[in-house]
Amino acid sequence: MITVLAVVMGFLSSLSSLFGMSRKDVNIVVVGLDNSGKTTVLNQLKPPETRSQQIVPTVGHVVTNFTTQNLSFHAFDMAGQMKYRSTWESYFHTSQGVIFVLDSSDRVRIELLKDELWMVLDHKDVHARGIPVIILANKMDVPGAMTCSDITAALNLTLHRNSSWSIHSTCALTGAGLDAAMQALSVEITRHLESRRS
Ligand SMILES: Nc1nc2c(ncn2[C@@H]2O[C@H](COP(=O)(O)OP(=O)(O)O)[C@@H](O)[C@H]2O)c(=O)[nH]1
Ligand SMILES: [Mg+2]
Repeated sequence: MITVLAVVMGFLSSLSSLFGMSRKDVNIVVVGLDNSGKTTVLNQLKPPETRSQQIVPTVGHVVTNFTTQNLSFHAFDMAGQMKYRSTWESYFHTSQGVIFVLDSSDRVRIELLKDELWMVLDHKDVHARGIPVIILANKMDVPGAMTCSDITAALNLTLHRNSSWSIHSTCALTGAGLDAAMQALSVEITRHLESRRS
């Protein structure tokens, strides 16, 4: 019985590979200022049984794996404190996408946020390669948090028409908005990979 099951599973797996249905492996890098919610976002994306109960500040980077319908992600969760920010860029050239997490309730650091986000959008290994940048306007549950359009205006994002970015409101504590954002990331990464193949 077990042998029959193994043969059937093997056959289905070969069929899915044959028709391109197996998940493709991709690397993404998750950046943003410290305390924006990067590690909490990634924790929400993991299968429930593997989630951590306690989130501790990230030192260096931590790799988290999760899947969407067609992609298998290896996400590099980068530390956001100033002394670590210069290390972000060394991960761009091996990544197929970037998630930039920001704290929508943090109006005090908006100028610093603008500098860091533009550094990412303008970076040659992001901009010239055309890899997608998904901006998560996180902590949308905090009263008075800025909306996506407030943030787009405050950061002058519309001036960046050429690069492939989109912004999505999220609450990493409940997972609200994350599915839609990850779907958008999957679509953009798949489109980018296909455009390079053709
Ligand atoms: N209210 C609220 N708090 C959040 C949200 N996401 C993360 N946090 C909290 O923000 C703090 C920093 O989160 P963490 O994931 O460590 O941020 P990181 O430094 O960017 O990795 C923690 O206390 C989280 O519980 C959110 O969507 N809403
Ligand atoms: Mg962290």
